[in-house]
Amino acid sequence: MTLSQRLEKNCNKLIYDCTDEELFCGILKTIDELKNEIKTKDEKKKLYYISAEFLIGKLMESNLINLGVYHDMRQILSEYGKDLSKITELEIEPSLGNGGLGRLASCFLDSIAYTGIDGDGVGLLYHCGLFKQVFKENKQFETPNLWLGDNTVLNKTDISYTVPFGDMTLKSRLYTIDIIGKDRINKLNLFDIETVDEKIVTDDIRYDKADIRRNLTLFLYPDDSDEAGRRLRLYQEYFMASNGAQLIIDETLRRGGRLEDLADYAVVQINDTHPSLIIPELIRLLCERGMDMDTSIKIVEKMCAYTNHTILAEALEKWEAKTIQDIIPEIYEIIKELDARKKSECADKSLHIIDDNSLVHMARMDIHYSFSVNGVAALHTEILKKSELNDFYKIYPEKFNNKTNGISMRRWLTGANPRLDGFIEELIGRDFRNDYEKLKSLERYKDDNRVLSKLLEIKAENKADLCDYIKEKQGIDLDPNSVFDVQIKRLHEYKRQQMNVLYLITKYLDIKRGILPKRPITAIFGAKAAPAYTIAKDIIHLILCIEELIEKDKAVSEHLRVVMVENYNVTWAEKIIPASDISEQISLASKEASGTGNMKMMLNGALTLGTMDGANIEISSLVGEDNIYIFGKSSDEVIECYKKNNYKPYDYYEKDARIKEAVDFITDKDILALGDKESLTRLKNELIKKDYFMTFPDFEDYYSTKDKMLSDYENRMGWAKQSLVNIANSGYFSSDRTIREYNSDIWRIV
Ligand code: 26Q
Repeated sequence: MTLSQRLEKNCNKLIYDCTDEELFCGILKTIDELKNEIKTKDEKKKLYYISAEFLIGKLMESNLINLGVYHDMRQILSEYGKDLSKITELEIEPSLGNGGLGRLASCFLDSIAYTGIDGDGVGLLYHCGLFKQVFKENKQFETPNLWLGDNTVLNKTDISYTVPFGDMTLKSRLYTIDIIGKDRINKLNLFDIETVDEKIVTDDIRYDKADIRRNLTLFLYPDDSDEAGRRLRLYQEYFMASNGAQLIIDETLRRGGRLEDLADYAVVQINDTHPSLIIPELIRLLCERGMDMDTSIKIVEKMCAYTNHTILAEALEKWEAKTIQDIIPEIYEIIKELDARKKSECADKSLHIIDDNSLVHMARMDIHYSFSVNGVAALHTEILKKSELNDFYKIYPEKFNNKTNGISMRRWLTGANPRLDGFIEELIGRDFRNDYEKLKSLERYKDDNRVLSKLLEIKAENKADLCDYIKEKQGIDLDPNSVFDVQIKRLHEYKRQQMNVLYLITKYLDIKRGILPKRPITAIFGAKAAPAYTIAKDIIHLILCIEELIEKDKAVSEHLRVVMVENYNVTWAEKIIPASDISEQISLASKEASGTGNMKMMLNGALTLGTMDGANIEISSLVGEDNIYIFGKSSDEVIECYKKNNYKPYDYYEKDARIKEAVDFITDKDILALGDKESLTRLKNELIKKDYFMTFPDFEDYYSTKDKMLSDYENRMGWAKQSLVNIANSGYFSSDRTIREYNSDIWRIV
């Protein structure tokens, strides 16, 4: 049966007569059928990628791509005047993640399945996931995102485990989502409890944080600014770890493995420290089944590998010993034992799992009891080895390794940017999809004006599409001929959205003075701030106030627009990234572990404006310094500056007229007329008095480098050439490459 006949049969109607909703159901059924034709082979050893987040995005399009029928499906539908993108748009985006770490986990699941590795994800089924962001009075508000509805991708299983807490036991229920590869189907295993009750949540996301039976799997990262929130988070983490561990043991036994050989059957990749309790939990379960403590520890050490995603000390997870003892007493005893063993071996206190203040350091437990510790970009791993985790590196040098992050090229090129994907195929054939390093051969078109013009044309079409989408979603009219300057990522001071805003204020003031940019600029932001992160919310407030100020000022808005998209998520990213000209990657050097948005925008032909941080460094060495715009202090300088502890933002504020003018404008009467005095004043004071992430010292360089970029943009062919070099060198960042490296160095699954 041809694909077209199959679709028609599954729609029960002529394609021509179907509504988009009917086609959506027909395509789902078709995917199911094609999926069932794939015979998945179990290997002896299996990978479990355990993570608190899986920011999977809509799945229909990537399922079609991985099944190899995406292009045909688009073609068939277009013959009947139907648009596949309009149909896939109908899917509701799952809300199971927050940012880079969760999106990385999802790109990894895609590549694990696609490259044919037997490996599943393990996580939690959050009913509301991350909050939905709503803007009112230029501020962020959080509302529950009840994304589950009558969900089309979740399968309920009859698998259920008992999870023992100190004060109660909870029964879980396993749901799965199929992760479709080329010739195998893996699973994303998501655990839930049946007593969870969405009705206890108010519209502004308040609920009884102590009512664990009813709230356990409601939210990702419940607000932990109070004790009840922190306790709930620990309940969640253990629930995830225990279910994961029970699943691993169960599946191993089902495959005919013996517990003594567990490490030959399962490898666990621990995605940051949120799932770390799987280490003591596996040990507990092995002991419960009659194994002695020494042997269980040896087995678990051989099974677990830990990925670190952050260097920010404040983001490293620590738990009060008494909280652990109270909520999961059996696990506490095991952690104490694990700690005692290391204390007897190492005098150095920085290596102790439980410190003198009775805080349990999760990363330290991971490093001691895993066989592999990896960072996520070259610089990040070096910093871990040289400074943050140097004490560990000295005793376990063999455990440390780097795995530079990657992105799913299928989602971020084929799915998000079919125009560019198709054009690349025209130029170099389709083989690059088996090995994205082959994109390199595009470089031979560096001086081919026809190719360069076509790249500009594709970008222009993507920008026009984004303008339509923003108009439809937010009612804003944008100029597709302006430069699209994009910063999309979680809101965090170290990522320095505030520095971008200071630049925009400077531009605004210049325009007011009659100094006009050669071409209009559209600054696009997408970011959610953690609900309890006050300064991050203040920064959003400032961005939205400036957006409104400019929107109301016709004389300025012809030259400069600021748009912050509401509820930034994967779906937004898929629209914005193909339309981006400038990719803002401006974190304070040494603070961004890797970044992955930088890779996505590079792949889509944007040029990076960035610091020497995270994977920007690898981008820079791949494309060469002529094809990237680097500014700011180096990580060594920054680390030195923190050591000396002598940075005084006030000095910059006083001495640099441009900085002073921009910072003062935060509380200018025109802004105060649109915003909240308390919030804006707090932000201004934070910058002048603290500026912990050192925006001022990098500001002048940022300003001039960005201006240089804008002037280079006017040389359209020159820009297109730089863009081509970026696309051609982005193949290294395919997550297929990253996964192959994880497999050959860490997992070793055939
Ligand atoms: C910390 C303490 C207590 C509870 C939660 C947390 C917490 C929650 C989420 C800590 C960190 C996160 C998320 C981290 C994250 O997304 N990191 C990003 O990971 C990407 C993938 O490796 C990198 O590209 C980014 O550089 C990194 O910021």
